[in-house]
Amino acid sequence: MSVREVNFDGLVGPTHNYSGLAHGNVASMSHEGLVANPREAALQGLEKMKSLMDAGYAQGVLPPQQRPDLGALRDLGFAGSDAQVLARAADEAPQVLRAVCSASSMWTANAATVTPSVDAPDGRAHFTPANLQSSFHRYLEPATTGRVLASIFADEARFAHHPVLPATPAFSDEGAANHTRLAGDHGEPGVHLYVYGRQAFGGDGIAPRRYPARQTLEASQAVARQHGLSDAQTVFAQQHPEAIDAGVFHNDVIAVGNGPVLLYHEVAFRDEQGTLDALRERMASPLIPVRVPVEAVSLDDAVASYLFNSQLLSNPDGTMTLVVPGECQEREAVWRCLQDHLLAGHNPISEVVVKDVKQSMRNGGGPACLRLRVALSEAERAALSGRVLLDDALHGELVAWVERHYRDRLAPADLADPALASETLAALDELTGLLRLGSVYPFQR
Ligand code: SUG
Repeated sequence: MSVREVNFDGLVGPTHNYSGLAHGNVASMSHEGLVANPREAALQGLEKMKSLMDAGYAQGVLPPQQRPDLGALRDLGFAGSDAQVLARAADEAPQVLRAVCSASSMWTANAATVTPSVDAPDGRAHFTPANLQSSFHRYLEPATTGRVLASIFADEARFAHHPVLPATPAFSDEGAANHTRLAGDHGEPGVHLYVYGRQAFGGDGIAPRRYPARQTLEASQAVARQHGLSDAQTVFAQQHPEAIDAGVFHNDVIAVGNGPVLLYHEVAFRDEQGTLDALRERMASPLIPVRVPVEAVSLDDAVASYLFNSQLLSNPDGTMTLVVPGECQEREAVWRCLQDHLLAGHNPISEVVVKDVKQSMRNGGGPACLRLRVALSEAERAALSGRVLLDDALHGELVAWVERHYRDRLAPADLADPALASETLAALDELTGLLRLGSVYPFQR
């Protein structure tokens, strides 16, 4: 088993807060204004990483981004010293200030789309940072994301980096959250399922009415093309518009795949049967669909519990472990479905592990949002730059770093505090040293 999936979790940044920035994301909209605890958020994330590492899964870490993004404020015409820029933004455009302070880069499932080397014609692993153009606060991420990925996956003989797609609605791209690779085993050639919410050019116009569709077919096709994937390796499926209108803003809120298993809700895809057939036609190993019907879990329960935003992980004995957020325990129907339908069913899922990532969940980010999956061979893992694969020493240093630098209370009104900006820069400067990443942040350049 030389190819292993490495989960690169996003470290929660020091400005984690609840600003209600994400339209169509029910948790973000309903928790606006709450006082956040950035320290607890980062420690919850680190605890998840550590426990999966302890259980034998390969675990990586990606750094948070520089926030507040003072460069973005200056681009928008706020001038003067850093403190003046912040004060003016707070006074004249509080919503803009909130956006440039978001710690949303923690959800690394939206950082990029990744194709492992085994599937690419040139034998390299391919990366495209997502443009995240659907919202201003996330549109700020791709530039730094690209630098971080290029600094970690630096070996050009093994890793290829593509430009971010044009940041315009027709190519709206949210990365791996709408992409699932299915294969008998991580090391076998895979089939790539791209799920989109709407078609920009042509199509029959069927799309959600209440909330935005964040991924277009054209964006998914462009990523597949960049990575050199053929028709025989790809399936493009439209997400069910009803699901998006119920708050399923990414496919990973309603489906999760791993190896040959596709765990999904009945209302995940507009054409459920067509999607399964297309996958089966292309896969070398038999697809194992695990379908959750509406009668077992309603769309509202799926969105509130984030049952499908779980990590489905392969074990050496062929079984799989499902890492679910604590909220699944709080919904009776969901907990029952886990026990009676998933664990007791004919499928490889043999264990459910519950993780508390409540700070992130209140902004609509569950266990699966917090990680970017990269299947890597042993040689590719050895070729990584930086110190980003978690071990006990790195975990301990990161916990101490969080405890040294993070506040335990942050309300939207605190975002204008110039001390928060300087605390954050000091923390990030230290972090790049700790992770040996070089100068990835604007303030270091
Ligand atoms: O893009 N929330 C993120 C959550 C992303 C979850 N990721 C995946 N499903 N893969 C979003 O909606 C809220 C930030 C705020 O409201 O302050 C936010 O951006």
